[in-house]
Amino acid sequence: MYNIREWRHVFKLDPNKEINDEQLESICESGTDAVLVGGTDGVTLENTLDLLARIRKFLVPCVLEISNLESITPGFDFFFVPTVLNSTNPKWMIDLHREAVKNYGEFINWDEMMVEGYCMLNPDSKAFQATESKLIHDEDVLAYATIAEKMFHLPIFYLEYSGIYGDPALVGQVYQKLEKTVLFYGGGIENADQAKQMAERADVIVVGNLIYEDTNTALQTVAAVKDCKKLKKSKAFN
Ligand code: 1GP
Repeated sequence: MYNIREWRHVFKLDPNKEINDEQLESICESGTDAVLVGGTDGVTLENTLDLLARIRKFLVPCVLEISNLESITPGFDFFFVPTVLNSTNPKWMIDLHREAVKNYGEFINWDEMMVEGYCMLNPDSKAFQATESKLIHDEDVLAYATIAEKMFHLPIFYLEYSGIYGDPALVGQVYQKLEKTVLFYGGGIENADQAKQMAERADVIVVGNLIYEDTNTALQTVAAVKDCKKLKKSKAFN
């Protein structure tokens, strides 16, 4: 079993996007801690299984981040289940989860499943719009982080800026709030410096789009993160 507390860097691959074998090999063999498979639209059982089979040629841990009920399949090392904390529609917080447990509950290995408390922070992103999320203030983000950890005991809190680079100061504040819950940061990382800046403030950084836009630069984010230390946590923030 892998320990996500030791992870620092993951690549997120979208089953609905093209990636050639050479690119995929370089991503899987990059030294990243895991490959997450997930996307917002066009994710089907077929393209998920296709990508899974291609990733499985390599040893890298492979996680299905569940996008919809149709594309759930066994064969991954882990299953990450998003719950969108700032959605206005309970569908994205709890209703899809109820349907999944009703339909597939007996097949779920709970040791392989982790819930991610998502905060959607880029209103222009497909993910924000598809999940009917609402705009929130920084204080709300900090409150959601505390709710995720202290009330719901979620293993993962995910700051999702998908498509834009986030606010390092806010990410740092959230990081200071959390004691046990692992902080994932994702959004707009376009180079090694940005990867390092967020990796100083989050436990795990997620690199997505850059894989498809500039694979070589995406690969450089792995080394940038491995060499970087997280900022010290101060009790004063809690
Ligand atoms: C998307 O958080 C990830 O779910 C990564 O974001 O695609 O902007 O890198 P980018």
